Amino acid sequence: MENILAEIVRRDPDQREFHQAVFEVMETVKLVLDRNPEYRRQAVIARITEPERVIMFRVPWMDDQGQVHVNRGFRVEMNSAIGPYKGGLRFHPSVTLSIIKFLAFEQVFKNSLTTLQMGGGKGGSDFNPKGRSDGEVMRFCQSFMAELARHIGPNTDVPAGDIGVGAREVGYLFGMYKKLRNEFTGVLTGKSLDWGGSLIRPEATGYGVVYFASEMMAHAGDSIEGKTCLVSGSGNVAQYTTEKILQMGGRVVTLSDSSGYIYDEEGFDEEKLKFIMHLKNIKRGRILEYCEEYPQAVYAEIDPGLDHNPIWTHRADCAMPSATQNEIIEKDALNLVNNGVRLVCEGANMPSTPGAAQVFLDNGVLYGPSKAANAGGVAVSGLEMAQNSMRLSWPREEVDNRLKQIMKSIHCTCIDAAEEYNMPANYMAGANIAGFVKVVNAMLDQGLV
Ligand code: NDP
Ligand code: 2IT
Repeated sequence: MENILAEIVRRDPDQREFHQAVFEVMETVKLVLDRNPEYRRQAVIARITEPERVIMFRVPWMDDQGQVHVNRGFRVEMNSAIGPYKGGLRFHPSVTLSIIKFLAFEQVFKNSLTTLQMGGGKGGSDFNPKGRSDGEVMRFCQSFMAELARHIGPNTDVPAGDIGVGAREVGYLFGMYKKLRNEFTGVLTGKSLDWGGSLIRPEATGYGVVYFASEMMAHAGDSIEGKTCLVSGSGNVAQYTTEKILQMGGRVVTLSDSSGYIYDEEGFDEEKLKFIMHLKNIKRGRILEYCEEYPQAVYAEIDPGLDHNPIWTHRADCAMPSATQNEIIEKDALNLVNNGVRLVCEGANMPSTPGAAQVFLDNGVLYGPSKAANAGGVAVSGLEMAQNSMRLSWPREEVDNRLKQIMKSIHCTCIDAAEEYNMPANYMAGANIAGFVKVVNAMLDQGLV
């Protein structure tokens, strides 16, 4: 194992996020290899950490002033042992091959946990949609899809949204795919309702996080009701996490964006959340503007030079990080523990550094890792694919019930796998082991391909 990990670092020394994701999984699946010597002979670690295919391409586009820009596009097709590649697209200036590979790697295990037949992939670009007009975003999406279209398909690889990619971008991407292929198929998920989208898909990741958190609480003899929660981010995942916490009788007191965060001691309510959704989704404004409407709330800038993130210094029972990777470092985790946090359930992908995750485990915090806790989004994407194949749409309640069932089942799977390997209530170990075993067995069934 040590040799394989060293080889991964040697081959791609600058892919820090990818190394981080791989090391975390390998730490726990060592035990599985010890029980299954055949896995070593079959070199399953080397196979599962090497993408089946990496696609990188030039994305040229023209801004409203006639200036040409060139961005880089990515699609990492990580593993198709249990189904077509499935995973979102991220448009953000921080996107690199390392980021997309870590996300694709995580997606393999997450999708395996959903109970549905989906392999893992991820893509995106270092394009920054912030401040760009609809026309600029459309031209960028069309150029991106002009290349991506040849690599994807409803039975091959099905992208969706992630940071910077929502309904607007999925619309432009789908339109270009349809024109190029002359085909109306479920090649993307997260579509609008009128042309093949699923009810509950916009809500699914956030709702799923809270369904998972509430399963974890119930397992420990408690509930979300009456609990004070810190939520970070203010995008798709943060918004619907907040909505579901409120519906379950909890209180949310923080939200953030990449510039700063708001703290509203009274907690958000339905009306305030509506304001935030309009601010972020329609006006595409900044979270700071919340304080102009609700002056009792305080805004603080997030200073990148600071050795901790101040959003995690407030007294609370639960934390649902929902912005981005590595937003909780070890010091933040200690702050959370010292301020009474009992549950951390991850909406973002890999928001806790390995040191932070260890602090949670050492201090008996109920820790729901992203690949289990935020799997509701891709799970409902899987349900969208199923509805598209049947050319039917299920009612809201049916999709929501299926989502609840899936989150319950992921919870049980994690608990059972953790117990089987003598790490009771360690959801991180449970998610890694259960996700891994299913994919590896499928790979072995299908031979050396
Ligand atoms: P959105 O683009 O809707 O929102 C992203 C939010 O996170 C914004 O508030 C954004 O602030 C903030 N953010 C982004 N990058 C950074 C950064 N580098 N530092 C601080 N804040 C940042 O994305 P989503 O809500 O869809 O995604 C949030 C997280 O959830 C990501 O980790 C994503 O991978 C994960 N996720 C998403 C799923 C989905 O279905 N959408 C499914 C599963 C996981 P700003 O406006 O300033 O950019
Ligand atoms: O990280 C994720 O699981 C997503 N961004 C959703 C992927 C999807 O295919 O719906």
